[in-house]
Amino acid sequence: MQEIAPSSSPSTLTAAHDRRRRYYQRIKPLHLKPLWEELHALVPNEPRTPCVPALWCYADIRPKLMESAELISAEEAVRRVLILENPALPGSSSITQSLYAGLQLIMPGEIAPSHRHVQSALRFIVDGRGAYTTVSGERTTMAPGDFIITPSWTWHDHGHAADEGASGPVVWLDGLDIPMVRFFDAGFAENDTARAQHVTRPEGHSYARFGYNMAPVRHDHASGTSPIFSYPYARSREALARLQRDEPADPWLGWKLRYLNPLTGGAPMPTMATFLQLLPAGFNSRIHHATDGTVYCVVEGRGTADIGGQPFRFQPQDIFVVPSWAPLRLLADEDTVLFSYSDRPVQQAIGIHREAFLSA
Ligand code: GTQ
Repeated sequence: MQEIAPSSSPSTLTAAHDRRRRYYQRIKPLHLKPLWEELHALVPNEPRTPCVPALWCYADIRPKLMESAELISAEEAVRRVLILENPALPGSSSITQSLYAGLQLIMPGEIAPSHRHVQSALRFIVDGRGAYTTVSGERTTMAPGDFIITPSWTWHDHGHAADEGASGPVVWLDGLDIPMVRFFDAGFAENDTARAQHVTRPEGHSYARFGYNMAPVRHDHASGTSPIFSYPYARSREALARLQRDEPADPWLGWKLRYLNPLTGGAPMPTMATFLQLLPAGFNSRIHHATDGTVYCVVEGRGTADIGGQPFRFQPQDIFVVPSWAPLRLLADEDTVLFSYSDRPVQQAIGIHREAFLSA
């Protein structure tokens, strides 16, 4: 292309631009386009996500979720879930560009039939207790705050035995890497022949083998996913309570721990990192931001998440999303516990994860 000197007259400029436009039109049928018109958008100076911050108030959602149980059974739905879709990503079924979130409901006596898929899933129990999920032949009973994983390509079914005293509905947050798998066009899934899996190992078996900072000497666990299916809230909460007693809070994060794959020290699943953090009453964090857009679920406490200057009041069971690189400040009115997940392990694996802790 002929260069246009900055000193060129307006008419020369217009003529040059017209020539360029005509050229773009001529190459379009060949499915070609000029990079120089797109470069700034394709290679931005810093992340420019279309995703917006948002909060889902559980008190508002719960009645709608309960209503869904009158419309369809868990069995017919396969998974009776209300998807939390980012308001700025309509039609995507995504809460960030890479992550999916939904609230799944199971009623006493129901079964969500066994299937498997390459998408990895996490469950974070929000409401009720006594439902279970079975993963690869091992059952885990759910209680609020428990973090449970379903590794890629493992059979899983969910159920709720009506007779065990705990007879109410059970709701959990589903976090999946659905948008990532869709991005790679690498999705496979299949239904099991049985509605529910045959249980082959006693409850707590994986935890006994891998959950005590010890691992079996002879084992064949080759996958990149944690061999522990369930990380009970009682244990994670106790760890935070001990830290609160013994060391000062981090000015940005409070006391924040990440869940581990005990065999690698990495995240429990290859695609999603998960965290639990405690903010003391009166905490007013400094601002930080990170390239991993993050989904938060409030477990205990009340406060405000200031996301890019927009305040979101939160209370227990609420869910909010912090887009990539959005400055985040957390304010806690009471002792507050937040669970969160993001695509951090993927960004770290390809060497692009960044975060910054601002002095403000
Ligand atoms: O529980 O297997 O929210 O396959 C979305 C897709 C849950 C599940 C979701 C799923 C599941």
